[in-house]
Amino acid sequence: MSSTISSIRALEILDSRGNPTISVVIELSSGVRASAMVPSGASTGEFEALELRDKDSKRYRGKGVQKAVANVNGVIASALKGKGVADLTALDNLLIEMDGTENKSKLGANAILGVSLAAAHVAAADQGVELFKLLGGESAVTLPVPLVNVINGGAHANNSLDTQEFMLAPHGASSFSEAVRMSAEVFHRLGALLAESGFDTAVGDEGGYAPRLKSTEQAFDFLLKSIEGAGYRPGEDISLALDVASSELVAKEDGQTYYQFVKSGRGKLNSEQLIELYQSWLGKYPIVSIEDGLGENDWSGWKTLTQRLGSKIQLVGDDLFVTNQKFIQRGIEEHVANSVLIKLNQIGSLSETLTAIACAAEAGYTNVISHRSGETSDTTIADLAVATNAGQIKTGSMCRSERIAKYNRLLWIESALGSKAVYKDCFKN
Ligand code: 2PG
Ligand code: MG
Repeated sequence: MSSTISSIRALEILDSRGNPTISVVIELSSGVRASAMVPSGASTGEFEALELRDKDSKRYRGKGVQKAVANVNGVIASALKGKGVADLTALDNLLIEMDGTENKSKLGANAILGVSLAAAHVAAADQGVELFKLLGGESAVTLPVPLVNVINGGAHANNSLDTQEFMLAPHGASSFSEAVRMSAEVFHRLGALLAESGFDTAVGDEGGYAPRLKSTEQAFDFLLKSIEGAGYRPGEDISLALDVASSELVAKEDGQTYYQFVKSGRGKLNSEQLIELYQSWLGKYPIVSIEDGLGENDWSGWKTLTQRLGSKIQLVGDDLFVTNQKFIQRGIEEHVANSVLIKLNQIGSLSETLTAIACAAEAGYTNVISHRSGETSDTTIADLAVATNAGQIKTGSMCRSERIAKYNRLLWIESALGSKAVYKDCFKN
């Protein structure tokens, strides 16, 4: 007889920013147990599933997750006890039905996702297979190109940069492990160059340096110098990717959408001017991908952005799509963006995440599997990237253990796959 759930237990733990999050352990009748931990964002999209927080100002500045923990230990545990874990979609559907709201606000997306992920891990452990194999089967062989966030700004760092993430895309590597080595070498070269020029080399939330640079362009110059200094060719071996996280910059004036570049002092730009700025960057720097180039509600701006740049570079929708099939479908129909950022906790369950990935892939959109700025040592996204042959992952810089945990997990997966492992240059023209 196949194993059934004998116990589910949640605990309030801390994420990489020292804020509470939820951890869930599931034990099966076979005695096998496994756990998962849920991440948390800072630059969150307006339409993300709801992360249930206690709002009790006496604990953790209102950020406690005791209510979500109680939901897991109470109603969820009672409903799932005795159920099998062979059909993960059926388990997720049960949780979604129990919640009954559009945005998982009753039980909390953090509570539901914790259980959904722990169930996947325990199912893999019970069958004695790796999670990526359980989810992807024998065809799960593609290691992702990592988008390595080596300079942090925006909501992730207390510095002068409005752009949230400056990433290396080591697409010219011949394997994932080589991509990691190249990125680590550039990361260290960048640190040395910044220090030589008198800049701070303390890091931001995702492990990238957070220097007080004068402008985005100065950040690009440092990146190009560090790629070359480490012995690589910008644009050939390693290109640049950005997350502008521009929903964070939106300001409304007379019903018009503007983007306020406050930290750098660049001032106020409208969608058209911002698109022109991106176009000018593309002429000067080897940029292959821009995420959230415009705000989550600026669909008409996004249309223009996609018409102008969509055939040249990857345009990733993060806040725009919030890993939700409904918004991705709209993007496909309206020819908006050409890539989807995939974050498990934006939608709040593993099966809905897999649906979002499949929906994007079917339409020819790329998928970038992503961490959150508040992370833990949980490595589920590494397995998810390989399971779905997504081709890209974004999981921070080459430091901070909660980021490195995902890279290390991928190195093990690559090693386990041996000669079957595939590393593809997804940015080759
Ligand atoms: C993003 C993410 C992850 P956050 O905007 O893409 O890098 O940030 O988790 O703060 O939303
Ligand atoms: Mg983003």
